[in-house]
Amino acid sequence: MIPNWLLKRSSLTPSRTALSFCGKQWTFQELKQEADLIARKLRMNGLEEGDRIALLGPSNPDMVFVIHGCLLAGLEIVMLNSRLSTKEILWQLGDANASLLIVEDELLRQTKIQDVPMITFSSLQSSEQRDFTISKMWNGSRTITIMYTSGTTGFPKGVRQTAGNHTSSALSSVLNLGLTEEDSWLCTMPLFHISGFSILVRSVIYGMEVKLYEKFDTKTIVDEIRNGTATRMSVVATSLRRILEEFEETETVAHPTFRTMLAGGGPVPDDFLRRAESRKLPVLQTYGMTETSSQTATLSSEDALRKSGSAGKPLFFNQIKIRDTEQPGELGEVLIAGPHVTPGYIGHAVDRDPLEDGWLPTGDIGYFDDEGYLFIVDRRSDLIISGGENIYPAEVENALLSHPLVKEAGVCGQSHPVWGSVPVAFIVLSGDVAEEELDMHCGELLARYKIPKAYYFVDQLPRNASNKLLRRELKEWASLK
Ligand code: S0N
Ligand code: AMP
Ligand code: MG
Ligand code: MG
Ligand code: MG
Repeated sequence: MIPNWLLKRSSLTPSRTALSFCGKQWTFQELKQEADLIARKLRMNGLEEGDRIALLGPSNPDMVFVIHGCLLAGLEIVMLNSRLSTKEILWQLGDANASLLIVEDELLRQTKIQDVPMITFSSLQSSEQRDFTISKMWNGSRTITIMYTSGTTGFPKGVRQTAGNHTSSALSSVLNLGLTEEDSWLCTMPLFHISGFSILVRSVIYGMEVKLYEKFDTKTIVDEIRNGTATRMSVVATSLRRILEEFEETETVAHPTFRTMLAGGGPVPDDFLRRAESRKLPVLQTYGMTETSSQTATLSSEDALRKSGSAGKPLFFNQIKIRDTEQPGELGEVLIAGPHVTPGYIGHAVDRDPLEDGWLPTGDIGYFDDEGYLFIVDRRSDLIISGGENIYPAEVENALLSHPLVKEAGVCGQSHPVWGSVPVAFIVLSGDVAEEELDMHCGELLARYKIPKAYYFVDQLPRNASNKLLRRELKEWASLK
């Protein structure tokens, strides 16, 4: 059993700061009061323990109150990515079979979602309340969150993350990073990704402040780092690049009390690590994923410089091995085991076991050096990671192929100075179509970051004798463009 995070935390350190946002602060006691109110309103709206709801909201305090309110009410939360197209969101709502969508008013206006059972943040706020007894203890196998992650087939899978998964992940993290009373974690990562959500979990388990930002405003964020008003932060390479550029342009360095910048969610260029060092910015590379409720391996601060480029060692409770080899330096697929690994999926993938012989196959290629440090070098599958958002070629190809004049489509990643990698499309047409029309067509179906950044019109796609698309060759074509 696991203690109800917020009940326990608010009884241990009620007057410590839990959350700050735009100059306003909430203690753990205040956070509990806000969440408690939401939980009772959710009950009034017919939601009972074990029910599944979907949540679509921005990174602001109301969203945090709703998240904790749902947890106090015993609900499973499907965290929806607000960058997705309305069609993609509706697909996930259907797949998850959620009993209610809780949606922030502005996002409802933008997405124009209709015909699903829903309640807006404002109508939830003005609801009546119903009293009930909040469970003090949670079963470790209780599903806390469900996050959709794209799949090779083009259909995303809803990944379950249990109370046990989240708790062990937070504990592993702190055993590596340590904790002081001054710690405060800057959260600019979306709360709908595990990169952001895991910061909220660490906060309630450790009794640590979260400094929440709705938008990634580079200058304000760098001010927090150089003034020493925050001590930890999580970033992807794209946000790290912005931070480095701001430090370099202003010729400033990080404050000595700033302790850790966790960098992951995709490859982190070596050059960024060197530039960070000269700005006194302690960047630790981490390797994590949705299926592992965030970090599996992270470099420790004492190894940061000596092992630059490595994602570190598996954290305290976690295990990693390379498929079919124990030989240092030998490349293979990364396999993961530990209490942080998802018990499985929901919806169309509910019967699919995420494990093979007790290990989670990741699709990533890596090796251990002779001192046991993990290096991630590549992906086995064709995942494109653009600014920390994942795109599988199949979902973009399916969208393109649904256009009546697109006969064949092959999508692959092309390296990009801002986003790391972006999707580009090779297309065989059966009639005249302008690029703008393809953009519009994709925009109806896909999140904007998935729309191809370039279309290359060709007579045929590279295929083998059995007509299978040769993705490696496609990538070579893209690298020559
Ligand atoms: C990089 C971010 C911040 C960029 O967003 P920004 O600047 O706020 O953009 P907008 O103003 O919203 O939009 C402006 C234009 O840019 C386009 N755009 C936005 N994002 C992208 C993108 N990623 N790719 C391509 N284009 C993008 C918009 O579409 C808009 O253009 P137009 O007008 O044409 O539409 C933002 O993308 C961001 O926050 N990225 C990070 C996402 C993330 O968190 N990924 C990680 C997911 N993985 C995990 O959670 C597991 C790993 C993990 O947990 C972890 C990762 C890192 C560190 C620690 C951990 C951990 O284990 O704890
Ligand atoms: P997601 O499920 O969206 O969190 O994506 C997880 C994927 O991001 C992993 O399977 C890797 O392909 C990639 N990834 C995460 N961390 C790293 C890292 N440190 N280096 C390279 N790739 C990473
Ligand atoms: Mg994903
Ligand atoms: Mg990612
Ligand atoms: Mg077609």
